[in-house]
Amino acid sequence: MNKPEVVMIGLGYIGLPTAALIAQNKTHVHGVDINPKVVETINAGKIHIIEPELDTAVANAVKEGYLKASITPIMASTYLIVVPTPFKAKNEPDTSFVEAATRAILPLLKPEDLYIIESTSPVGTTEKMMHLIYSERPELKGQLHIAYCPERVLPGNVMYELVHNDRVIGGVDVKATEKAMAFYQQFIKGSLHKTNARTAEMCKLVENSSRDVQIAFANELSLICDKADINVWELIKLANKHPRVNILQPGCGVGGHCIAVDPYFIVSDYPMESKIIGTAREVNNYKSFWCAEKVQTAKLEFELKHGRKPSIALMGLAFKPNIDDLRESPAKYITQKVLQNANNEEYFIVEPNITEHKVFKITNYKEAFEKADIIAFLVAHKEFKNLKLKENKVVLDFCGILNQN
Ligand code: SAJ
Repeated sequence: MNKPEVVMIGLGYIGLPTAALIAQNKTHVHGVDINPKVVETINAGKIHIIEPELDTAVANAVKEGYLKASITPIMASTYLIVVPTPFKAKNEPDTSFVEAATRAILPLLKPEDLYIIESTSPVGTTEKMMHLIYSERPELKGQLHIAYCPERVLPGNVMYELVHNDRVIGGVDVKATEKAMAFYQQFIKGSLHKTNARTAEMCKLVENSSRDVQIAFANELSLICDKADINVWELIKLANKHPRVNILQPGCGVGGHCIAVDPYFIVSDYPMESKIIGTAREVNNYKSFWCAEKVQTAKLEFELKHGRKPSIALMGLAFKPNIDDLRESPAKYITQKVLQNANNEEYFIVEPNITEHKVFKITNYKEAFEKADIIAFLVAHKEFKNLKLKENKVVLDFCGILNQN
């Protein structure tokens, strides 16, 4: 392989599309992932995740020789850290993957190299990694360009948003910011906004917290409307006719590896100040619990009315519509909770975007819909929109699929 200009550490939902995009720009990318299966799949020109247009981008990049994957990094001039930052018990952020990735490239670093973290990180992480690098490689002090640039892409629309979204870029000093700006300018059409590393880190956390708070408002409305016997979907549509109101949609909770996680990075560091952010997390988590309780109640009511156990279809496992990603999924949580209370009822677990699951037996959505007495719509997948409802079914619509235009 030609000498890589970029080493990308982490070939997941963000790292792989970014690697493919950079490679499309005829820049040699050496992608690194700890999972040998992922490495093998990518080197065969294939992908291990579902994301529109990613398959052709990776296939072309590998075929043309601009993208190669490996389990170990090699020397380059730019290093991108795009690894997960989950949270530990007590909702504290876990930056151990960022640290491990940094340690993996430590011996390879040389003067003038660009080191960028894209992983969502608690404020101060970039400076912390800088201190780590310079304490292990003191001869490089002040000679590297260290910056933070959060990704902002929406799963399902990654290939478009990677190119067209604006980016916020913050270096640990002005020169690092400029170097990182020049790097992203090569393949991003959106505007690039300069700041410092701490502000860029906080900006990412605030974007997702803001959305979480707004969704919590919609979810809270759904609980109020359920008691008040008001159709929340109609209510929101009407309220949004006001020129300065824009309420989001309630659902069965907030999932994914970003919005359901990132607000905790603020709450854990600033617990006294982040009241609304913390409460929004509680409201959105409670909404999932509430949905599971609703299914339980529907089961008991059915049995009382019909004198037999119902069969139940749980429609959707993914964390949002039309993707195969089950991480932090409220639908999965509800399914687990409902199954914990199972008492000889028949269950159909549905997820049109996956064929098998190690815990759940997956049933075809049409078959489940035909056979079940109680249908609980957990995720508004496109497949479900054309199902013709029948009067003899009990329908629990947690994601507004029946109210979409
Ligand atoms: N959801 C609702 N109601 C809504 C909108 C979303 O209940 O009106 C739920 C979804 O069903 C899902 C969760 O919220 O469970 C999150 O979905 P999402 O589509 O809002 O966001 P993500 O997690 O797929 O992507 C977010 C995006 N952030 C923002 O919109 C501020 C994306 O731009 C980020 O790049 C991504 O997080 C990330 O990686 O941080």
